[in-house]
Amino acid sequence: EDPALLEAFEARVAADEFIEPKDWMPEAYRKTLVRQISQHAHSEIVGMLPEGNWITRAPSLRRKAILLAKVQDEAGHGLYLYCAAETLGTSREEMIEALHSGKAKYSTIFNYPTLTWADIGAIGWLVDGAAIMNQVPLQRTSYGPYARAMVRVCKEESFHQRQGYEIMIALANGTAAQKRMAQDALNRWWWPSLMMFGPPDDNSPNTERSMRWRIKRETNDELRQKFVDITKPQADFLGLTVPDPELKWNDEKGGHDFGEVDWDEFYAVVRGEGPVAKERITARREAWENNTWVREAAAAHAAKKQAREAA
Ligand code: FAQ
Repeated sequence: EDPALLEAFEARVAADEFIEPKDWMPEAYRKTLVRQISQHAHSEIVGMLPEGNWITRAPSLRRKAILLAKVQDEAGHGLYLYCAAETLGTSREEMIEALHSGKAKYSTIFNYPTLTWADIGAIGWLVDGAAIMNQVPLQRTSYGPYARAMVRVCKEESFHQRQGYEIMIALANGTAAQKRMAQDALNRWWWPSLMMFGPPDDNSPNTERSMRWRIKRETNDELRQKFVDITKPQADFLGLTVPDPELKWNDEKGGHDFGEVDWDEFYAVVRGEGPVAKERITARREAWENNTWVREAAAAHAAKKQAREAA
């Protein structure tokens, strides 16, 4: 790679300019973005499955309509993100193939099962909460199409977070059994939510370079700390207990101390050994195969329309 081009690129990034699809960029920058954006897209799409599981069982028509809209939003996020990745020269087919073959990752969080209705509350509150914490800084990521996709995604995610928290409020103020259900969901989703931010900084191979290229604007540990600090008072308001005996306010650092994430569990889930990992990928493969006819019909229609317009 031409050192002069690289230097000019680094200077643009350091000056907070956006890099656009036709601009020169180092191959490693392109690769990192394709990896991160496509994995982000896969997470949105696989992320529809745990909540989709509850659409037919939502406790009221109102809850059902809200959940349906939320899950559809996730599909939209996946599509914007696939489009953003396509501007870097990868194709939708390549990305989907990488997901289905297990080559591309998606967030560990979506490999856990949704056992009760309270899990839908906990996902909105904690999982969308963690997603926003990570995505708000990405609105200023250095690659233009990714940054712009994040603006709308963040607006929708904040609605998702509120709808989840509102479910938790209803359960926490409901019957004793409902409150127990809410506590149980918090117990099961708390630690996996902290894992969403990725490995600790000193064990994160991509962070240093991604920070320098302003792909990432905050490190994994910085975002995890912010998430804990914001979420603990929300748990207090619900009258629920965060399942971490080491969690306590530290006046000196102006933040909470908290216990160690089980990193062995994290890496096992990253390797594809999550509790429902097989079910998730099977569901995606089946959806892709069963809907082949839709893609073929759409392509045939587009070809006909093009031929008619050309005539
Ligand atoms: N799960 O060096 P780092 C949502 C991998 S939100 C699986 O720190 P990096 C919304 C990582 O890929 C969830 N793998 O990597 C929603 C890398 O492996 P690789 C999606 C993980 O990229 C809510 C290796 O470990 N959000 O979907 C995880 O600098 C509710 C080393 O890690 C995003 O994707 C993990 N948790 O930092 C939808 C946000 N953590 O690829 C439905 C954008 C790490 O080299 C319902 N992504 N790995 O083979 C990011 O900000 C970053 O990619 C990080 C990881 C922070 C996730």
